[in-house]
Amino acid sequence: LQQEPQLVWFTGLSGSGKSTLALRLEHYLFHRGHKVFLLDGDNLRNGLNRDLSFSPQDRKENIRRVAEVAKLMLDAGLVVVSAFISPYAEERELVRQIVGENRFIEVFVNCPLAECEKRDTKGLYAKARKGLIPEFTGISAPYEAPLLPDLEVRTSEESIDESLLQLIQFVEPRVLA
Ligand code: GGZ
Repeated sequence: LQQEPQLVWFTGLSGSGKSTLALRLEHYLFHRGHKVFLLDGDNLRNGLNRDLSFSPQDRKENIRRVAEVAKLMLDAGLVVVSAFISPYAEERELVRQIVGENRFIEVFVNCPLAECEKRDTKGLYAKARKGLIPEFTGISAPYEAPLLPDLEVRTSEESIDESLLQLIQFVEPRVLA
């Protein structure tokens, strides 16, 4: 395997477990001595991307900017872990193009909508069902599942530790020590 700094790109529904796994992976890599940075909605949508809504166009712009930021970080030698819904296959392909094929790992956090809705950790699905959040992914906006992700974890069937182990085994051999 050719080793490069990698962008580990988590995609999946709200509540699927992206942020949890991304954080766990970040901590693991950090303790293994990697220079690693986590990009997610909290540090992007509240700052650089605060002007963007959840319309299809703005979601694509959100993801494009994230990819450009990730590219800079990869160029600086960091491992980047990201957690965005990124619901459109086309925008995920754009990320791959921006950062480069050999530095992009697409991870599909696969969890059925019914399970995400049952978890509803932030109460957003209930609000979306009531029509209080427009264009909510899975309810009133699409999610295009990856057809050929580099890795798929099934968080409704596996424990967090099981998913994390799969991630570590796939990612760690591919990143520069
Ligand atoms: C989806 C929304 C929406 C709508 C607010 N649709 O579970 P969360 O709360 O913490 O994660 C979701 C987050 C999604 O932001 P992303 O930047 O990852 O989305 S995208 O990649 O599609 O641009 C959710 C919250 O923002 N949220 N409104 N309408 N999620």
